[in-house]
Amino acid sequence: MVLSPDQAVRYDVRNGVAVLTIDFPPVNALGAPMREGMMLRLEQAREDEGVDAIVLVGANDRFIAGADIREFGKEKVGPSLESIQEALETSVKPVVAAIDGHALGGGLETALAAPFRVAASRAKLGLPEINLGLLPGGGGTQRLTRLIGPEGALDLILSGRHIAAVEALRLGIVDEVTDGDVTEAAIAFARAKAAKGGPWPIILERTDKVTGTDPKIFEDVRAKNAGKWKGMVAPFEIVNCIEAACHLGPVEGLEFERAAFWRCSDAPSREAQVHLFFSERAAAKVDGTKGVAAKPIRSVGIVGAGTMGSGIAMAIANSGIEVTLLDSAKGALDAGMERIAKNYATSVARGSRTQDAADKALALIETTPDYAALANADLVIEAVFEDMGIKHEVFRRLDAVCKPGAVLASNTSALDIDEIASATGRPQDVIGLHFFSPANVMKLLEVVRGDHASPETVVTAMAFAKRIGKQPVLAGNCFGFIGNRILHRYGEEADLLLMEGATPWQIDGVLKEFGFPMGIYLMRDMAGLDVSYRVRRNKAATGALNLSADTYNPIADRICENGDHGQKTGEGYYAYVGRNASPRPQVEAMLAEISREKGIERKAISDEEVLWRILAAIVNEGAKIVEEGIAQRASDIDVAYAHGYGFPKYRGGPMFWAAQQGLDTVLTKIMEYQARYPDRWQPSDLLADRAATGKGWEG
Ligand code: 3H9
Repeated sequence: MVLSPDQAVRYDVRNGVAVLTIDFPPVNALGAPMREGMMLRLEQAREDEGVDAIVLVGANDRFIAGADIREFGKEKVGPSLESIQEALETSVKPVVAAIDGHALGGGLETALAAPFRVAASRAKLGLPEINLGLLPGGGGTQRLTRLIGPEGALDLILSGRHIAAVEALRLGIVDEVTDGDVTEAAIAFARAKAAKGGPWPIILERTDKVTGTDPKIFEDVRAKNAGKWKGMVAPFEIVNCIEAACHLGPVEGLEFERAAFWRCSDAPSREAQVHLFFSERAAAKVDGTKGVAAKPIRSVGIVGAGTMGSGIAMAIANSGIEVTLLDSAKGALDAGMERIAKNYATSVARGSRTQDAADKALALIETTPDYAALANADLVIEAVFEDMGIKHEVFRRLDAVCKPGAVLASNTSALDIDEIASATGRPQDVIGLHFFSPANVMKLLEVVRGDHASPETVVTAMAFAKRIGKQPVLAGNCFGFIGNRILHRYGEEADLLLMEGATPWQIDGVLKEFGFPMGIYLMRDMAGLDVSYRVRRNKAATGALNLSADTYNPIADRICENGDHGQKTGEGYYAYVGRNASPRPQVEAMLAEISREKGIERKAISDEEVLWRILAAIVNEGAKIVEEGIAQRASDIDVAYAHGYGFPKYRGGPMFWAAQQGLDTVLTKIMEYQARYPDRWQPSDLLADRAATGKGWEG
């Protein structure tokens, strides 16, 4: 629906105060009609003789979610945010921003141009532009720094975090917080200010929080984060802008910020991160389920109090949902609760959680050894050992005690969800919820849909994931689902590169240079080599893996058979002193021996080939996953890899990366590899089709 400016911002007068209500669904973003409406209504309020003050509020309990991201990269029409801010800043009548819901990005920047701000206690405020590869370009770096000082501004803008109204009050970002109706509170506030008379405060004119700032704080922040920010543009520009706010005048400061904003906007990372923003929202949607309602989830049972089960319990309790943690071994239950309490104590000590919030979350977790205690749970998540026999036993018991319609979920990362569901008489209620470790931290949640899961079960699982702050991605039932299936494939390719002449540290270095937080071999060492060793032995026993195939690299097996299990035993692919890893010459010697045994002449492999073969393996497998209907869309692969597998967010995900290279270029590379390794490389039909149309993944 296209809204006219006077619909996008409504006008009414209450008790001598003009109330400007922004109503621009879905989130009151600063789109062109809304900006026009604001200008129109500010002018109307200025001219209205019956009005002494102005309140700016958002309809449906939402303030403003920021600039309209859909307008990025398009030609701007209508008035600028700057002209609205100027009208707010120079208004003869006092203006109060009444903040409920979210005041984010350009939304908070609008409020900062008003002389006063009143917030509902449940409101959230923030400048999250960094997550889109941008900086707050509506004066945010200049006004926030002048309002709360450079340290506070660095923290808020670089983290992009959404802060609660009480924290905003403590920092001085808002003037008042109310538990009641925010519009009424803002009207009363505005009337009191109008009665007292101006002049009204202008943040840009303040210098008290920036005078005498030590330049070292900026140097320190740049030095501390240089590694983490490698390849990114926005974080460095943000630090420069905040520094500029400390020594430039308001006009020069705003100009400095504007130029920096455009540099970020023109960088490829902006397009990549905006792609990820919309892909995240798309990933939460299930095709073909329009009108299917999610069941309410008020209480959750968890079976298994190990590391995974206790992490899941925390993730859920943190969202205010009751949890019953079950383990039949009393020792495991006690250890699980101890782990949970210790984790909360660490977050309180680190300052990332208040004692009160930790106490409230802990109080929501009950323990039990008895399945009968799960009788009323709306959802039960099994997190026991990855063994089909044990899973069957758990699901049989759940089937016997759980109420009809309860969702029964398995946290399996590899097992067949249909086979798990077959242990119950209600496969329509069974689903996979694949959390990533540590479950209370990692954002990705793979929702695995078996053949029999009802649309209601799927929709409920997706809504539940969002409710507990996770990023859901829907996957079909296959070995490794989306994430681990791709990981397995690119691991194979990396192992092949090792036999041809590369080293683990070369491959890890290339991946790190590309932007992954760590390479695959460091990751394997961290996870422990013994678990995957056992999995491979089991697969070999069933014939699913041929240990003597030409392309099979036994390096991991040999390291493990030496008694080296990775970081936990001090040696794996690397040698460890604490967490510091260094290359092991023994591993290089083992690789030389393996290459000899396989009749492969080792040679130097360029970093470029290493990168291309690994990324092409990811993309080709990703395309097969979409082609088979395991993922709903190519962008879901991007979301899964950015949130669960360390793919650099500023590159938008592997499928986006491939589209940027040109799908035909990626296909040509894959065909080149196919000619060399026909049994390893078969180009995906979908990739071949999309490369031919030249229209990207969506065809
Ligand atoms: C900025 O402000 C730059 C300035 O500094 C410079 C100015 C010069 N625009 O997330 P949801 C859509 S940069 C357009 O599922 P929730 C979203 O795509 C901006 N559309 O809801 C979805 O559409 P659909 C800084 C937007 O309740 C629908 O709204 N601001 C925007 O879970 C619902 O979204 C941000 O980065 C937007 N700004 O969460 C805030 N935002 O239904 C970005 C959302 O078709 N937004 N949509 O899929 C958010 O963080 C969340 O959306 C919010 C609501 C917390 C507000």
